[in-house]
Amino acid sequence: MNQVYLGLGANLNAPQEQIHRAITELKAHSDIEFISASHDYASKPMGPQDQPDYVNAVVCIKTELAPEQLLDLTQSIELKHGRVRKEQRWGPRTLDIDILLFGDQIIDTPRLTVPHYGLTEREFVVYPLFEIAPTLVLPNSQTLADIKNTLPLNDLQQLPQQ
Ligand code: PH2
Ligand code: MG
Ligand code: MG
Repeated sequence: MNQVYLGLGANLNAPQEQIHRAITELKAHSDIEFISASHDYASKPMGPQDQPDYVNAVVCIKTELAPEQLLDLTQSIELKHGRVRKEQRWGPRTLDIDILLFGDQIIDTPRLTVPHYGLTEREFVVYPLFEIAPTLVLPNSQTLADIKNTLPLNDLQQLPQQ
């Protein structure tokens, strides 16, 4: 069984509902043992600024799925949420599910880079991840606490539990 952290993000079509539906769908899946979820966080868009603010969250799951099988699953959930693969990098989306960490594996295939390349630089990933895994150590031995302590909040706001 591998312990996996997923980053969820949405900024279209009732983003908080998108995140909660995605969590419900993950919980319902027979190959996933759901461990925990962070609060939702409101965050300013990284990338193009002419798009709505995001809602972000991080969840912890356990699974026997191989990394690319889990990617198939997360992409099928994104598609169910009306995700359209558009040209614009970092553009708006109904639902984004990123595999942040997969056990302590380092993965570099055409489809998948783990740890997620943006993990340590994005406040909307680091702070929710720290909420549910404050003692986490990355595969390169960096502690999440060290990363969080040098990363500005950048207007990130924890939303009330829904
Ligand atoms: N995701 C993006 C682009 N910009 N900004 C925030 N705050 N949160 C996101 O999840 C996000 C983003 C594309 O995946
Ligand atoms: Mg993303
Ligand atoms: Mg993504």
